[in-house]
Amino acid sequence: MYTPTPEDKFTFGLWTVGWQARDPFGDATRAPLDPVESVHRLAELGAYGVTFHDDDLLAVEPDRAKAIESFKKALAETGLKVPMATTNLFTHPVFKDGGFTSNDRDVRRYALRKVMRNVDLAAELGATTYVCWGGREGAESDAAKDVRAALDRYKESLDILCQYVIDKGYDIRFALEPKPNEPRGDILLPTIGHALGLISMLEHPEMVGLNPEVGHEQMAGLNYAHGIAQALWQGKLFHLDLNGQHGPRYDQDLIFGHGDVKNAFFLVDLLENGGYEGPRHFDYKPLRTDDAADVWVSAAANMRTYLILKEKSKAFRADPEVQEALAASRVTEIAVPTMAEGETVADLFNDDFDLDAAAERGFHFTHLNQLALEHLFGVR
Ligand code: GLT
Ligand code: MN
Ligand code: MN
Ligand code: MN
Repeated sequence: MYTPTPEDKFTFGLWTVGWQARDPFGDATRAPLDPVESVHRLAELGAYGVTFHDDDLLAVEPDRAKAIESFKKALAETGLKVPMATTNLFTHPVFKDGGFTSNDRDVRRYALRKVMRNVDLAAELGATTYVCWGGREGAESDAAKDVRAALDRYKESLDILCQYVIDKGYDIRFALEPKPNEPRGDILLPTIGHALGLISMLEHPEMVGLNPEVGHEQMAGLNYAHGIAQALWQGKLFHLDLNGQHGPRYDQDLIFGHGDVKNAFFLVDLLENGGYEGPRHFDYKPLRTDDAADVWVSAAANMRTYLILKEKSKAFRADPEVQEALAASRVTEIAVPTMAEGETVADLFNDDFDLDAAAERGFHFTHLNQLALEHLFGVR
């Protein structure tokens, strides 16, 4: 029980376990990690796959061809898949004002070339999702960025990349990852809603969806499970980044469930029952205080926590008292259309409606919420 297998579809970014724990105030506390070792370790722990930035592959081997060759060999030896890949458009100083939306046109053209080069590798490795996290697309001063023109350039870049994928015949869709701030003071596409809005303006909106991250929505003070529900509803949940966060503060990238555990519970409940079939992808950072061996304890903790919450969700749904409470709270009634088929507006006026009685009826949500918590606490 709670032992992950590839069927669970757990995936990890190479940059997660490989994070050397450099932060704005301190140097690295861990040595660079060979992606080959990460692939083997994650496979031993029961993961399904790995994801990567172009630059992650070069952690210990600067020669790109050689690095790709040993990465491919490790994948073949372990059977790990690469469902997603992405580009690093944030570390190099050239991206200090962004990639797709840098005020510097030469930089924007270089950014596009950098993405295309890695899209080729992503396609070769069988990835079907290509993430774009625009961490540097933003500003610290409102005078510094013409936001409307920057959105024109964001759209232009995504249109060019979609056309590139079409022309090459790749089976790849793009997934935008929103974040409100950090490393920029204000980042463009700060939330799920903003990103959905931009997608509707693209040449190929069907090729672009979302990769929402738990912590990023919570940094904006938002309910991640609600955001994921809307992304699912709009057919835009192409991929997701699971981790933990304690409210609006710096991006913590904690282990999944080690932040807002209640929202994590309702998220797993939604993913398991809401028709999401994609990878359960972890984008977390092993604590800076953890040593090289602890890194693998933290990787395992993400998967185990997910499986525990999945079990809790099952028990919650199967509990007869919960089913009664759901009915008493009329949770299922929201699925009934407000007007029946064939009804006209005139029918609305024929309701035998007792205003006072309806106003008096309670919804009993407290009891339902307490039952959920008691399942989570493990006392039911
Ligand atoms: C970076 C960021 C993550 C993104 C990664 C994809 S890179 O680590 O903090 O949230 O998902 O580019
Ligand atoms: Mn086209
Ligand atoms: Mn992320
Ligand atoms: Mn994050």
